[in-house]
Amino acid sequence: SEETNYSEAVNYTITGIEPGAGITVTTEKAIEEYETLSGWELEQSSTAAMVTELEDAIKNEEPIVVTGWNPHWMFAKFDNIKYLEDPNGIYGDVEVIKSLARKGLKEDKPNAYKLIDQFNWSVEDMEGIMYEASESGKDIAEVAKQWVKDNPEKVKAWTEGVEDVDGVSIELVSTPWDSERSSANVVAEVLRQKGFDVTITPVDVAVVFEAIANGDADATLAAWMPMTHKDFYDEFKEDFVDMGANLEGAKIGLVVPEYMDIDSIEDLQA
Ligand code: PBE
Repeated sequence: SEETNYSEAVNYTITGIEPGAGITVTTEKAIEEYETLSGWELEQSSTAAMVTELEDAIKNEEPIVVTGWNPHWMFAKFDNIKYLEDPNGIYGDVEVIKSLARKGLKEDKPNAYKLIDQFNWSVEDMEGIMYEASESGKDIAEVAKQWVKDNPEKVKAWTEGVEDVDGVSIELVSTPWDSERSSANVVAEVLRQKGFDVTITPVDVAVVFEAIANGDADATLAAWMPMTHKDFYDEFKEDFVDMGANLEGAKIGLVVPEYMDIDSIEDLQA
């Protein structure tokens, strides 16, 4: 069948991203759970390499299966890609991105806590920054700074009741993807406007959770739940404060070009 051809054509390989990503862990689970993925391999490299391979495949109308997610500009840039259905629910349905604080932050730095707790935006906001940075070649930090200037209403809501401080230091830990570089840089800019001295430290997912749980960092805006970072979250959940979602409507899964005539992970062949 055609499905067999696709699976052979991609050499039973899913084109993945960095080894430390939540979606990498989740995809290893999917390979274990789906009979149709038995014998498949997840090729781990980098997000940039995955996007390049996807772009090349689309140019040549060749089949490819990648680990994909939203918010990301891949869905704006390539308007002909789709998620494969996931009837076993390994990747979940809808993800949210949560803010987590170290225990004691609320007492030690109440104004920073309040601002981070009030930070909340949309998939479109985040993707707008990511897409503009990727199209213009500008750094995310620069685009984020401009976004803060252009969105005074949102900034006003996040800073409501937040008093100015004089050089209180705040360390945000973040994962290295553009999505979290966007949120971290936006919130850092707003914190700086209120007088905070902000550091953003990019680390692996595991270290994000560990640093907050140990109190080595103050907060993160980068926890994808309920599926993407579940293992890390569960390991440390007694030792941090969950401040709730800062973004709703995120998603992860296996993504293919639309010209591949399949709909579901179950349409692949072992
Ligand atoms: N991602 C983007 C990350 C979180 C943000 C989906 C690639 C992951 O841990 O899988």
